[in-house]
Formats: sequence, structure tokens, C-alpha cells
Amino acid sequence: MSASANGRNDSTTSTAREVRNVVVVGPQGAGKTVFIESLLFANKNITRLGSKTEGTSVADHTEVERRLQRSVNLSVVTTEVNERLRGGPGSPPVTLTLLATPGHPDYVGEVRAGLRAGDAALFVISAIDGIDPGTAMLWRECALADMPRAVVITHLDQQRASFTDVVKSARKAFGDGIQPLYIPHGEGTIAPLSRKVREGDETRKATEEEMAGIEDLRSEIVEAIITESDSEGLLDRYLSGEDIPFRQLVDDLTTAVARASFFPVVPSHPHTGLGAREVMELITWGFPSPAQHHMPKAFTNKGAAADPIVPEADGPLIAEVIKTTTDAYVGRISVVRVFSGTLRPDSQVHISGHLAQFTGNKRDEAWHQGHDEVGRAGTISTMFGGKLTPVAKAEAGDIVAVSNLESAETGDTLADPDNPVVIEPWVFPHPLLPVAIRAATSKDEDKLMRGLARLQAENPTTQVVVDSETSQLVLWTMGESQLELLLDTLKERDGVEVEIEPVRVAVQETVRAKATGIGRHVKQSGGHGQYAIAHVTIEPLPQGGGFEFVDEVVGGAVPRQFIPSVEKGIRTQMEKGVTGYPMVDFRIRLTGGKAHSVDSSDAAFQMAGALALKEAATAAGIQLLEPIDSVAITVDDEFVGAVMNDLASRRGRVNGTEQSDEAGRTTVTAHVPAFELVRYTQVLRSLARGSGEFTRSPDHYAPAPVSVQERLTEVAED
Ligand SMILES: Nc1nc2c(ncn2[C@@H]2O[C@H](COP(=O)(O)OP(=O)(O)OP(=O)(O)O)[C@@H](O)[C@H]2O)c(=O)[nH]1
Ligand SMILES: [Mg+2]
Repeated sequence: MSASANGRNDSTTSTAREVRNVVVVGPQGAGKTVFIESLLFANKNITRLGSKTEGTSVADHTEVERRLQRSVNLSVVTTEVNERLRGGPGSPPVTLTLLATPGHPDYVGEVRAGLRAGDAALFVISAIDGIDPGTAMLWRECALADMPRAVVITHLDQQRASFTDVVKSARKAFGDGIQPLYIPHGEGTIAPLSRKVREGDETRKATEEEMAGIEDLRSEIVEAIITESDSEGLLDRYLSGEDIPFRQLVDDLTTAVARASFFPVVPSHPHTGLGAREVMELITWGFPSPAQHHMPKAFTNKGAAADPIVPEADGPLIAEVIKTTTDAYVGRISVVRVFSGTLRPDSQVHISGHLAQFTGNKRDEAWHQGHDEVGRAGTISTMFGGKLTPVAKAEAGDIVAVSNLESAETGDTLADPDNPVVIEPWVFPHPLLPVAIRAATSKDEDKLMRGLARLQAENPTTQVVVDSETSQLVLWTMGESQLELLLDTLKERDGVEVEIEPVRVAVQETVRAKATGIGRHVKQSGGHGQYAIAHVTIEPLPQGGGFEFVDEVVGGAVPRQFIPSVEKGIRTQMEKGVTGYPMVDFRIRLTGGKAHSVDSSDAAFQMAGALALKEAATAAGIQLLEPIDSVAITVDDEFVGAVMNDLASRRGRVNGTEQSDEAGRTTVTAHVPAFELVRYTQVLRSLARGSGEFTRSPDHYAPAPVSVQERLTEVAED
């Protein structure tokens, strides 16, 4: 791609250049990808809207998005804002980076990365779907990131769609800060604040008649804006009837937007271009610059607080990897947001990742291993979807692609090698849907592992674990959609066909009662014989009691030197248990036995020990112990009842419910058997209509009821 295709001009002087990083967020199918096309069309980057089916859309540029026809990645589109849209000749150049995110809840990790990198958001809502719990969930994600937002309403051309209604319900859900900055009017828009009508490229003053119906609305908007004004007494002046100058209102609007307390709403229609110009203008004059972004906290790589980050190009380099992709030719590409300093091609950078240190979660250590190293950044490019344009540098506020950082992972900090710092990463969602996988043909196993390693780097919300207890290769994902994406990628990119099998939970065995058993290993027909007999008593120990071995042999019935052999045999058998699971929480007393002066051996007594354990445990009765997880489920209040009922049906024990920090939401804490949680992500999504979130962590083991024992064993025998 030529440098002019994305309009970026390397000779741009940094001092005069404005930067806008805008993340586009909204539920699935709301129209984010298409709206970005219409912005790029208005900006004259493209001459017609790209199409999903033809795979020509700028943001959905990956092969897999073309195939699956939906967005699954955070996609970055950087361009210079056309002079016409940024305020005419003489106005400072504006570099705009749009961060397109997918709306499906499985990809909330991509949304969080986008929210970290962006300085403001366009929140896209479909007038047909309105504010569903999934939409509210994404709004909450934005609010947690304290993200300034404007709202874009789509699908207004559809039957039943009403701009007024959707604004009303958005206001009800998200507060009075939601105010229409533009309203659909004929073929174009009317702006209550500026009292202007725009149709196509024509802008004119609204007539008194046109304004008559919306003066009340104008008052509301003005009030909402100037409540946030830093200018003393302005609200009083306004309330006493003074007409506040438009210029002042624009300044205050910018402040209110930056504080995330005023959310201007703009109607749109991608095919007629409605709203595109308005949004491009709003971005340039009304959206905050990178300097206004809340800077993340910086630490030394020893964990002490470092100097606060100052978003200036001549400061020390501090940047963060927000996304990792791989290219067949270029290798790993790290999408990087520069917070401070200047990043140059071919420079040495300190790369650090300390996720577990920040989250305090041991599991994160396995997920993103802590590391500190120095590497050389390769080419630095701006991105226009899949097209990369090399640039001479990236300064504080810029979002660029950096090649060659093979060890950099999403969430890592890049810094000056002589001033290494690590910034506190954003909160990664943990994958909660496990499936066991294996290559359909065993010769593909290496390919599968390589493919998975690449996928895990690209999708930090997935995790690949080899379960040592069940020997399964378990792929944890955010949900079925992400799982499908990963399997599709493995097939198409790596040429590996994958088979899925049910996940086994790590069940354990113990015994129900006291019993005795005899292990007889006697083979004396010809040659060197084998002879060992062991008498044992088995008894259950309290939970967590592990394994105890007591030697009660008297009179040398089992010779001294073979007592450790019996114990070793028991320990080996214990790993396999009687029904195939490891045995725990029991005591074995070796009470007696018999040996032969020639035919007894270490090996024979190990066998006898193993056999004795099996016999005694079978006689005592096997009790399966299943893992119980501690879970916390947060849902909108109205779904609490449904969640509790469902937990009861999953043998869950509710420990309590409490009001969440977020209004209208409740957190239910419970202990639930892990076996019942395997598909819980999907279950919760439908139970709470997309409003649910949950966390789980292993807590303890508990005896499984008989009815469940059968089910557990069935899975084990699959
Ligand atoms: N009629 C009409 N169709 C629209 C409008 N906006 C988007 N669409 C269509 O809605 C479908 C979904 O649009 P996308 O832009 O892919 O939606 P998205 O928000 O990017 O969805 P995800 O990437 O899956 O989260 C596409 O077929 C669009 O052409 C609109 O305003 N009116
Ligand atoms: Mg999309």
C-alpha cells in the first residue's frame, strides 16, 4: 500500500499533529464494521463500502473473518483525517486510529485491549435490538475503563426503528448523560445545539419552524453540558435565561465528553453516509487527545512504584503490547500503544511481562509467564486493517505494528533498556469453557502443539493445559464461538484436523469403610519362581489425610527388606486407583504375609502390595471424590432467581448473595461440583440473557453421590 492510501504523511511535524484513538464498541451485528467503512468513505480513504461477503471490508481483513463472516479480532485502522472534515485549510493535521472490536461476548478480551489502547469510544447500538443485557455489559466494560463515549445509532432505516425510542431507552439504562447531538431530519440531520441542518454536503441554519419542536431538547442538552463546565457561575447564568455562546458550549461539551459524563448520540446509516461526517467532526473537535488518557500505573521491574507516565514524545519510552498477530512472512507482529516517549525501528527495547505479579493469581503464571528481556524492534508500521505502512517512528499516543519482538506477549510493556519499567496490565478475562482435544491423526500432534502455541499468543483469553491427572490436552476458551474460531484456524492455517472429547474432571477415589485384603503373587511353575503374600487392612482417613502406611508385621512374616517393596507397590497402584482415578485419604496397615526363602523378591512384594490394595479397597467400597469449585456469579438482579434455581439443579451450594458494586447487579457465591460447570459459560449466557459473569477456582474435594458416580465413571470410560 502506498503511504497515501492511509493518508499518513511521515513528514508531519509531531508538535502540530493531533492524534485521536477511537475504539468502536457495541454488540454483535450492531453495525460497527460497516460504520467504520462509512467513516472511511466519508474520509475518502475508500471509494465504496467494503462488503463482508466479498471480504473487502477494511477492518474485517483476516482470512478467518472472511470465512466466518464476522469480526473476531481487534482491528486497527489508522488514517489522516481529511482536511474538509477536520475544520478546513490551516487546521492541524489529525491522525485518527480506529480500533474495531468484535461484539460477540467470547471476544470481550479484544474489547478490553481496545479500551486500553483507545482514548475514547464510539458505542454502536442498533435501533432494532435496543439495549439488551449484552449491550449493557459492553457499556459497563466502557464505564470500568472510564472511557469517554459517543453513541452511534444504526439500523435506523429498518422498519420499527425509532431514533427517539432508542435514545430514550439508552438514557433509561445509562443515565441522563445520553443526549442526541444530531437528530435524523429528512435525508440528513438537524443539530439542536448549533441549530443547523445538514443534508448531504449542504449545511444551513435551521428554520424557526424546524427548531420549534426541539428547543426543549436543546435546553436539556445545554444543561447536561454546562453542569460539567469549569466556568464559574455558567449554570446560574444559563438558568437565569442567558443565551450561552455556541463556542463556550462546544468547549464545555469537549470537557464533559472527556470526563465520560456526557455521551453525545449520533444517528447513522452506512449506505447513505448519514452520520459519518458528523462523527468524523465530533472525533476531531470533541474527543479527547492521548494526553488526556488516564495513564496506567508504572512499576520498576522489581515491583516498586516508578515515576508516573507522562504522555510526551520526548519522555522515556513506555509502550504496551495490546495485541499479537502472526504473519506468514513477517512472523510475530505486536500491536503497540505508545504511552510515553518515541519508539524507533531497529531500536533495542526492554520487554517485560509480570501478569501474575499484578493479579496475584497463580494460574496467570502458567498463562503468561513472567519475563524480562531485551529485544530489537524491527519495522514500525501504521495499520490500515491488514495493510502495513512503515513509518520512521511512533510517538506517545500512537498505535502501531512492531515486527520482530518474538518474545513479546499481549499485555507486555516495552521500555528503554536502561530504564526498564513494567505497567500494570488491564484485566484479562479468564477462559471458562474447557474442551479436551487431540489431533485426529497422531502424526499431526507436533503440528497441533505448534498451532496451539501460535493461537494462544494471538488470543490471550485462551489457555492450553495438559491435565496431568486426566492426561487430556484441554483447550480453555471463552465460549463456543471462540472455540469454533480456533478449530477453524487450526484446520485452515495449520492443516490439523482436531477431535473433541468430553473433558474429564480430576476425580479421586477413597474408601467408604474399613476392610481387609490379601495380595497373593505366587508363580512357582518352573524356573525362577515368584512368591509374595501380603495381608492388609484399609481404612478411610478424614479429608486431606492423604495416605498413611503402617507396618504392623510381627515375627518376620514379611521380611524387613520387603516391607518398603509392599509400600512401593501400594503407592504405584494408588495412582491408578481401583476404578481408574488416584486414591487418596486412606490408611493401609500391613498386618502380615508370607515369604519364600528363594522365590520372594522386591518385584514380587510390589505386586502383592498392589493386589492387596485392590482387594481391600474393593471390599471396603470405593467412594469417588469430585472436585468442587468456588464460584462467584454476577448478574442483573432480575436473573438472580433463575441462577439460584439452576445452581440447585447442578448440586451447587449457595453461600450467599450480595449487592454488587454495580447498581442493579447481584453476586451469588456458591460451591459447585466442577463436573457441573463444564459448560456453564453457555448456560449462564442464556440464563441471564448475556448479563452474567462468573469466576471459578478449585476449592476442595467432596464425596460424589452415587447417581453422579455412575456419570463420572461413564465419562472416564468414554
Ligand atoms: N439496514 C441496515 N443494515 C445495517 C446497518 N448497519 C449495519 N448493517 C448490516 O448489519 C450487518 C452487521 O453489520 P456489521 O458491521 O458486520 O456488525 P458488527 O457490529 O461489526 O458485528 P460484529 O463484528 O459481529 O460484532 C451487516 O450485514 C451490515 O450490512 C444499518 O444501519 N442499516
Ligand atoms: Mg464487526
